[in-house]
Amino acid sequence: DPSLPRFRLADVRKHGAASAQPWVTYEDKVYDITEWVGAHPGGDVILRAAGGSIEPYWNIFSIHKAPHVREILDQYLIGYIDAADLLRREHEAIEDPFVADPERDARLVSHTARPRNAEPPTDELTRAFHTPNSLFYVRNHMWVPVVGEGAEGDEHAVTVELPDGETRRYTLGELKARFPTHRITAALQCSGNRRSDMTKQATKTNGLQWGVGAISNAEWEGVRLADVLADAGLRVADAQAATAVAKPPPPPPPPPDDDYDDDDDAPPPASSLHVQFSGLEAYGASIPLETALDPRGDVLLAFGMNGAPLPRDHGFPLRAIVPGHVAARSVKWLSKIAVADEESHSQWQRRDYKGFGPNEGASPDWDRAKAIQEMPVTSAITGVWVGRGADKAAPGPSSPTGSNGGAGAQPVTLEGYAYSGGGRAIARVDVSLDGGKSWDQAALVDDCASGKCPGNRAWAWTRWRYSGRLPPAEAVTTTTEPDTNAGGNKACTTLVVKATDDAYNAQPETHASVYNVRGNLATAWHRVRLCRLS
Ligand code: MTE
Ligand code: MO
Repeated sequence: DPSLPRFRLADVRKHGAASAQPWVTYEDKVYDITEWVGAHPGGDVILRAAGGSIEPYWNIFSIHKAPHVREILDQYLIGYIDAADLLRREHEAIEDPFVADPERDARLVSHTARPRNAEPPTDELTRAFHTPNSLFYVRNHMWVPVVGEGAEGDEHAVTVELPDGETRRYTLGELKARFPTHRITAALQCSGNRRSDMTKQATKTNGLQWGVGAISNAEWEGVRLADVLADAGLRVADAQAATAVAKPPPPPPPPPDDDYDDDDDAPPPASSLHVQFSGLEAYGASIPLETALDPRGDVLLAFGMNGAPLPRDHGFPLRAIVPGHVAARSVKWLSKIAVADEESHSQWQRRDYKGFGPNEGASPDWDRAKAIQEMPVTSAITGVWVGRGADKAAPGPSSPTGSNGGAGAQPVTLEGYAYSGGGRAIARVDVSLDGGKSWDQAALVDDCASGKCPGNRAWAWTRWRYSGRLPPAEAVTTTTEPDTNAGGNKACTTLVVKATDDAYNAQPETHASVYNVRGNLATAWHRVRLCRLS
């Protein structure tokens, strides 16, 4: 509409976050978002963009790059940027939301710097059972919120909202003082772990191209979410039943002649409720209330990690830890917990962290697919040593049999991790040194002996080691590709690992069979190609 007024950027700047009428710009247009702020699904985080361009934020919150969001914004159009400012605008300094991000350990392998996404180097990944805090993988969708330092964290408050709308506020100091502290050892794993394998072995996937390191293991300290919800006054009809492993079907409705009175005030059943977590930077996700109330589920509001306060990248001062579940539900910088009759409305609950069938291609049915919660079984090779002394290179228990290959074949030692969700323990790790033709079993490292892994179920990862002998050179594939280093041919073999959990769930053989455009749950057998000069 060319009749609308032109605004100078100086005018736009006056309508910042503190003004009663916040404005934003997009391309050459100016919008008054006053009314949108209250209705915005991400809360008032939109105010960060007030007084300037919304574009850098939409580059972060990719869900906005959709026609329907432009249509919403178009309702608030009030004018255009004055031509005198349009060219200059390119050079306007936009406040960088990432300026306050913490320093990163230089050993981390970075996928993106802003927001920060990084994984430990593969050869460090399973060196220790507890991943050191400085090496723990980092998955941030936005900037790292600033919540003071040290003891200031205890002043941070989290709001608990019940289904009837009632709220209760707890400072972290209060949580620590009033509720018993619990510790659990649990791995966190991103649903995108090993996505780059799926891309290479199947086809293109959208998302960060993680290697095998979007998983780490730590001891977490916090209070139980169930304790806090009970204290806040949560009443659910079947709180008891909700915690049963298998629930009986609901009783049949009362017969019509029964003078049964439908009690409007009856609390809702836990099985239809969800606990929605919100972070300070507007990230959000939810879990079923049954998960939160499961007395053996160990869902924590955590403030400690490996004996130290949470580092800023991992949620200082408070985060949810939902063990055995996709890490996307373990919301960091926790500011609000709402018990509601629906899942979180965030894109991370309703879109990103879902799985699809290999037939669904680039436009899957987002609404029909279930949000990922408990994780399936997976494993990976993180270290390979070949040649004389290989079995000594990796300290720890050696393989029970080591029967692969014959005399004169090269010794090899492999190590790695295996992990399954839902608290299911790893029962067995199978290793093949010849691409899956013959198999042997790895030794599982007994990191959890004598109570060293607090928690009700098997939430931690399992490290494994294997020593054997490579197949003799004449028995392995000799590739026809020239070896650029020495001019000869390379003799190659494929090392494979797959794990089985205690429910006998096993990993799929190929990524193609579980392909989905998001590259989520890339749990196929992990293969490492090993080549040597012949
Ligand atoms: N919580 C907030 N507030 N913001 C985030 O970006 N990322 C989620 C989850 N919780 C995220 C969050 C995802 S997808 C993962 S995999 C884990 O945090 C990563 O936790 P970590 O960085 O401590 O490894
Ligand atoms: Mo993730």
